[in-house]
Amino acid sequence: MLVKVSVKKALITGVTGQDGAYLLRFLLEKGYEVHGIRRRTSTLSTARIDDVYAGRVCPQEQVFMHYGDLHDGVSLMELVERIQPEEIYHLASQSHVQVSFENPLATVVDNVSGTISLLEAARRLNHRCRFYNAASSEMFGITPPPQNERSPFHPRSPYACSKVFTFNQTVNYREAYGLHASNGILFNHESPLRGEAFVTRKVTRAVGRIKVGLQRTLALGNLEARRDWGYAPEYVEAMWLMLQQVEPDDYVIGTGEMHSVGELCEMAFGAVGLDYRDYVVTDPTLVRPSEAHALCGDASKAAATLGWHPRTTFQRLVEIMVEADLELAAEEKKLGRLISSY
Ligand code: G4F
Repeated sequence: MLVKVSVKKALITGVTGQDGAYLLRFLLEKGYEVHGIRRRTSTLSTARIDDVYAGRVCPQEQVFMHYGDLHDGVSLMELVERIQPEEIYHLASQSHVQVSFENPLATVVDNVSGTISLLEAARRLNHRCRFYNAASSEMFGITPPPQNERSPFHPRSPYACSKVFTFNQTVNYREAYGLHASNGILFNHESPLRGEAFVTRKVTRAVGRIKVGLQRTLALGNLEARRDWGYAPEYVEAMWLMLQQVEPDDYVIGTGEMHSVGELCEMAFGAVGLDYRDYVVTDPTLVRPSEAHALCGDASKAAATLGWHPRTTFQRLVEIMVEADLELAAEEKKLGRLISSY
């Protein structure tokens, strides 16, 4: 007699982004049936998950993709109702801080309305669904480091303001309705899958291209800003751990180590034997109107409760990214054209 084993179902918004791609693989390895929501765009946006999607990583009946948009609450709610996931990981957002100064309304509307729609949808599943909200270290803004769950928020961008709203809304659904809803306050987390507009990847892409002779200089904004940069695959594990706890809660996830953008450049260029001062120029148009100057996560609560610890050092992270982007640059040189990555 065939016994049908019931598998857990998870829904990921933002599945085509860096974190979505790592979380998708992580959950598939754990045996989940995974549903991903992606936005319809005229150019393909699935490069990070094409191997999964094409059935190379897992059986095709274990992964399902749906079209959805953060401002289309009706379809988001309809999707959740249809899929009936046990876990929702809400990762999608307009996540670029500088862009949020240029498009403040779109950033806030998308980030806020998507979160409310999904919380509402989760609530209607009557406690059968747990909810993860991707909050952000940007919420701390100019609160001095190290920052932990008790540090006050002082957001410094439309993006950060929108994340403070989603954080509070998630707490409110927990308190008002008893929803198992948790906030992950993740500090910067990077990898070769990071989008090229974020500073780590912008630097490592430039290092690769400069090394093989495809680029001459790199324009950056504020070199003094300091961040706590960790390795993204480890951070998606923390998201999952939060939803496995008996009680929902909010957790800071970071390495506890802080480096400046200048130090990042020094290390990345140094990894291929170059001095960044020969290549990096500063461009005032890349400096933000207001900045979170120094962010460094104290993740001791996550260590004590979730058993989560960062494993990859900043130096190793930079090496991983430089190695990957050197390979990509060598490929570009061979092809005689630039490859648009993510
Ligand atoms: O790489 P960034 O753009 O990341 P940022 O602003 O810290 O935010 C990222 O991490 C947050 C925490 O996880 C997320 F919530 C958010 O969605 C995003 O993923 O910039 C890092 C620092 C900033 O201080 C910025 O001013 O690098 C500085 N910077 C200097 N020159 C630059 C540049 N940033 C970018 N993107 N591009 C530059 O040319």
